[in-house]
Amino acid sequence: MRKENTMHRIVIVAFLLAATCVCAVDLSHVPQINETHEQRDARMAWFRDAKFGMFIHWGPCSVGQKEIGWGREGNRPWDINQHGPRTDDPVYDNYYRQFNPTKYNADEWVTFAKASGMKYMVLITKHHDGFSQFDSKVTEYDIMAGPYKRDIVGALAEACHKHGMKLGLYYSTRDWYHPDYLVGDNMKYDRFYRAQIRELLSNYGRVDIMWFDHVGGQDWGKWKFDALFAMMYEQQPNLIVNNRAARFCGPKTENDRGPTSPAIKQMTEGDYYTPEGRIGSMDIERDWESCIHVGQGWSYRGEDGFKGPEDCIRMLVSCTTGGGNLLLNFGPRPDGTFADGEAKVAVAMGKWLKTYGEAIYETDAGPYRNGGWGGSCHKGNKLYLHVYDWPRLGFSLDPISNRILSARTLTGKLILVFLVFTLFLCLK
Ligand code: FHN
Repeated sequence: MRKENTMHRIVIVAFLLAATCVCAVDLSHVPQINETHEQRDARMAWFRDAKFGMFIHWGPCSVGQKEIGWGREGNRPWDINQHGPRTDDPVYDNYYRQFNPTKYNADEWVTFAKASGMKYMVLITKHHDGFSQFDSKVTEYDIMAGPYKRDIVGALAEACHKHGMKLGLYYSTRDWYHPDYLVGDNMKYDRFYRAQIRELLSNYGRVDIMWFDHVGGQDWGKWKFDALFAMMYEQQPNLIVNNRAARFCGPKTENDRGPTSPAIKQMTEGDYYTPEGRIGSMDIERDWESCIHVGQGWSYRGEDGFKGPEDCIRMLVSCTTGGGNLLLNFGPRPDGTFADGEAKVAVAMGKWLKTYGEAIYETDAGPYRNGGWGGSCHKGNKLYLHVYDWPRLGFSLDPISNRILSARTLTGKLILVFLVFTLFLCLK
């Protein structure tokens, strides 16, 4: 008699254990999470050498020149403002019926970005407005539902692979359109978004960067980040992930749960941090990337209000001499072309990098702290000084221990007053 009960009890315990095991993903066999410094340096090497990428915020919102996501009038469940139960915005939510970018040519985009000196491109696949710019099997609210009916992400992935451009995919976990987003235990939405990430990381060949953008609420218990990261690295072993996969940004509740372990917290910090709308402070210990828009907003907002090429070149120099990357944002028109104001910036940066790229790509920041004067970086036995406005009476820097063998402008001739005076010193 008792034996039977014991068996029964053992079965129950076993089942419970199994159930629990199903929940927690054993991360010990996920190499990327347990990599050595050398392995991490190898995985991050291209990113550290690249310095300059193109961010692309684009979607049906461009039809109405509305700010992507934030231009939607509906509630923003569990977000920084307008928190409330999901509501529609019948105008914004139906822009996709008019979104038909017939002039979108991914090959031209990649060629344009390459000529502008960018080494990687990060495209919006889904923003907070919930619209998927790719052919997703787990939602009807995607690019196949509108007049265009071609996979925008697929086209860019193909073009990036063809032209040797590194590919990054932006995905917003925040989804103010999805009916299950942060409803109840959120498990239905959690399964949905992880299914979309799996589509993005398994249907388009090599993906180099996953660019997440915060999570609503403050409850770790509503998300399976361990399952997410294990799946991502399984699909893309060399993937680089930014620091926003589990960056919470919404209202607190007394039932909010924290990360189940320090390892999970560490893992979701990703590979680099992302100062937004500003140049990151000098940091040569941790990888970082500033994302800044050229136009009035992140998405297309009309034909004016663009930053000038000089400002953008200085931003790139400030990021490089500060130890980080610049992800410069472009918001294409609804037809898939770039506004003149954005094209002007890109072309000017490409021209400048043709001459001065040596003092940007594959350099390490320092030894001097960058600032309003400019900044410094080095590569091998060369030290590059980027001086923004060459002071009439010259200027001095603290001595360095190396012996200076020679000094000249990068273009070999002295440019008295020019935007960026690049001096490079041959060091002993
Ligand atoms: O809300 C978004 C915003 O629309 C844009 O995508 C930026 C890009 O980094 N991220 C969020 C604001 O932090």
